[in-house]
Amino acid sequence: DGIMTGIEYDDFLDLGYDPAATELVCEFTIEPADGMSMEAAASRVASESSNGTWAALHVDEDELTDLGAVACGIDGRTVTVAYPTALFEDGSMPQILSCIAGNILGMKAVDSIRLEDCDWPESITSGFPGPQFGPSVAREKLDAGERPVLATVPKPKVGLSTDAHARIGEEAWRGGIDLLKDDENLTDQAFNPFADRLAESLAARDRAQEETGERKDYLVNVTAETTEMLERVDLVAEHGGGFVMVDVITCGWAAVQSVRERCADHGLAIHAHRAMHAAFDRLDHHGVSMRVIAQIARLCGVDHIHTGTAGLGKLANEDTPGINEWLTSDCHGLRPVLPVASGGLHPGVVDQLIDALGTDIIVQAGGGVHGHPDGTHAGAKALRQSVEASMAGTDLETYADDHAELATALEKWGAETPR
Ligand code: RUB
Ligand code: MG
Repeated sequence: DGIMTGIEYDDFLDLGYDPAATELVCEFTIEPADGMSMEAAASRVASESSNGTWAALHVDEDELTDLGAVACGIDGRTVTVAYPTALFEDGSMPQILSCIAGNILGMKAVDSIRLEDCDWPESITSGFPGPQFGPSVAREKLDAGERPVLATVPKPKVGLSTDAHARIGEEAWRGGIDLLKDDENLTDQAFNPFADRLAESLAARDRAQEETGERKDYLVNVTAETTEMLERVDLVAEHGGGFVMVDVITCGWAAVQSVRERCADHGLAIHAHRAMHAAFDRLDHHGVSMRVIAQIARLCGVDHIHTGTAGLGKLANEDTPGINEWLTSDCHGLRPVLPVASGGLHPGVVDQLIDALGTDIIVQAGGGVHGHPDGTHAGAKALRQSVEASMAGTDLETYADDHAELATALEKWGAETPR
């Protein structure tokens, strides 16, 4: 009724087709437009994301290379599409996404469509570097051993002076935190300029390392326009930092690829924050899943990425355990990524978090450290104590009997999940 597909719907549909190992296989959830069959919609998805369009074309067979994708599976609302590798430019994440997450997300042939999962062939992953370090940062750059790495972000997230920011960082490091992290809204504003913050925070880090005898480091937010960002990466290396933080979605994957290359020159690890992900992944029937965003980040070569808190924090999450499992599973020899749990965490939920996600994670808490009734230093100690208790298999309440900072945190927050 008023819907014109142009193409013969089965031009890009072959439900008996078995994808070759070299093909990129994508899984979509689709709601076809009114009056359109699942088969027709699936075929339009394969067509529009490869070499077709809404109209039937008249192309000389001799001039046409065979690059059509194939909708090869339909199971309820789930559609599987296989893409020949030759469709893609080697090593270009923007180009890949322009195909598999491009026009199809807005085309009228579907009411909604969500890219759920990708099965990446070696012919594509080989064009990408993957992480330099991944989970090994816990032992190569820090002294976390087998426990989760602990991070904190000073709050208020913006507005603190450079001095105050560095002082809070030092208190947190001295209390047992491994990594100080900038919040995503803090880059290079007048109240806390990047270069000053970098120098002062790393000086504070050095003092904290000296005092505690543990290696500490700073996830300084270099996010900016790409050329500026690369200069900031160089500056971090000059000042002896070991990590940079990049907000990977707001700055874009092409910029992340450039940062990865520059970080390799300096041996810097990349901490990926994911602000704006919920614009794509929050609705379960439309967009791009966090699982796929995490896959893209691994190919592009970040070392850590935020994947949520398995429902224990303040933000809505999809399947954190499943995403983390993918990030650490085999992917044609790419190094694994260390997942970050963050957003509304506090000492009272750390045992549940470790139960849900294991110990190969970064536990990141802002309010759950600096909101401690006795301040940042006590908050950091409480977080570290809750990790020690969980690692020892001791119940948090019992451990709190002779750990005052943890006791105060539990009194304040209990084991509740915040909003
Ligand atoms: C956490 C925070 C971060 C979250 C984002 O602060 O500011 O931006 O990491 O969430 P707090 P996610 O610990 O005070 O909640 O990790 O889900 O991307
Ligand atoms: Mg934040």
